[in-house]
Amino acid sequence: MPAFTWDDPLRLDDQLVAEERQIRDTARDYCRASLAPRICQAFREERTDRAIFREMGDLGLLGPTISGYGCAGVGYVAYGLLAREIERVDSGYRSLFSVQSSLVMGAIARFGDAAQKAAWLPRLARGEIVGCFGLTEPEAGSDPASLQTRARRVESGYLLTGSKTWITHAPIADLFVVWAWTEDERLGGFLLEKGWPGLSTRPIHGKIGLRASVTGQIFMDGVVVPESHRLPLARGFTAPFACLNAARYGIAWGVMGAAEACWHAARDYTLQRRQFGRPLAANQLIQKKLADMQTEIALGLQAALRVGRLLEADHASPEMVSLIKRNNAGKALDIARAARDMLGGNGISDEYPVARHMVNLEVVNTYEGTHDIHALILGRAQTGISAF
Ligand code: TGC
Ligand code: FAD
Repeated sequence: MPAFTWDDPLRLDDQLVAEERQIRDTARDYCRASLAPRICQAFREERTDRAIFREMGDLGLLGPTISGYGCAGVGYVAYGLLAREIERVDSGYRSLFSVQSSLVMGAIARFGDAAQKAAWLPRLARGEIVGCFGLTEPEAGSDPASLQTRARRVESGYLLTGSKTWITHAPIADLFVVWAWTEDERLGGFLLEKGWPGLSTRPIHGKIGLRASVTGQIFMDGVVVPESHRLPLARGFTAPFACLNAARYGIAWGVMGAAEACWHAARDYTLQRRQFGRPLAANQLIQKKLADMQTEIALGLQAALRVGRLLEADHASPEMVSLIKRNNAGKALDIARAARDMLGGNGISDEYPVARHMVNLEVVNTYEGTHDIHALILGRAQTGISAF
């Protein structure tokens, strides 16, 4: 009889190549030894530790799918495995990894010229500098086409005016990838540097979730951006969306890591905690919840693996990414809520990770396209009718 491994029920491990397992194990060791001990305090104090960028850079974790420029040049499955290990500790740390790797380095690698790649990618890969990605605005969230930031042509380049909100890393960023309408009514991508006249940021405090990931606003009051800092291949919305496809794909893996952390915590707790003279885990209601968690995680990981292999073969569509981002983030949130309940009063304490994962996953269900926006993308694809 083939063996059944409760924590790898569909034998995901067997479907990975040796290099992928090795990358996963390196990341797991780092996350356990270096990230896990910090997260509780960082979350309490709403603190983003810049040293983490350096540490991830030293391990070659940043921009891992990019070839050259000091990046690892690994496949999309390896990238997903990294996201899963990091988010097993905290979604905020995975945000750090996603924004730096897919949204900032990805934008430059895909849409930048040779000089921009040479200037920025190695430093971003080492974690020496921090990047952010400014698409969302106060009046343009799910509908980024309504953004109001404008890039006006001037002799020395472009004059950028507008504001961005809810931008991960904005208050600590050295490099800002900013999306703005140009005078030909197309969307352009611009690289702004910290300290430029007219460019300022403000942190957004008081977040309930993702507290170890700094978020802020960006203000551009006539910032002069030289031509050398426009991404030449970014013309239209396909550019930011291409970056988002990669980040959303990583989220689909990452949230499964957070869900696994909650599932394992619930299993451990209910095996140890005794009520009515026996372990909680001896009750049918508890075992059903554990079985549901195991099933959804196993299926979510298989779906992420499938899309990862298709991405590697260049056969993945954005709708596939919407399907797994939406499903896995939603299922992870359900799992975190159930785990929180199974830990009873202790589930509320930050000595256990489940409540922190739960509030983080509320955010993950909203950013990079809300749960419902991804439903509308899938609805449009099957009916041919846009409900936006
Ligand atoms: P629509 O007409 O569908 O598309 C406009 C143009 O864009 C192209 N396109 C895509 N290209 C590549 N990948 C995709 N996923 C694409 N989706 C669309 C499309 O082909 C078209 O190209 P062209 O050449 O024909 O002009 O645009 P729409 O205005 O109808 O809107 C579509 C909608 C609602 C799906 C889109 O606006 C959307 O996805 N909204 C959600 C916004 C969002 O995800 N924002 C994320 C901000 S970044 C963030 O949250 C980072 S969190 C960071 C962290 O991890 O901490
Ligand atoms: P809205 O678009 O106002 O949506 C509100 C609600 O209405 C949602 O439930 C939505 O699903 C629903 N809704 C909207 N339109 C429709 C419709 N047509 N039909 C049905 N329902 C609809 N953005 C960046 O650019 N860069 C970042 O780095 C970044 N980081 C973030 C970090 C955090 C912690 C957070 C919270 C957000 C971040 N965002 C970032 C912004 C994020 O992408 C947006 O919050 C998200 O796209 C949703 O936009 P919104 O908040 O304006 O909500």
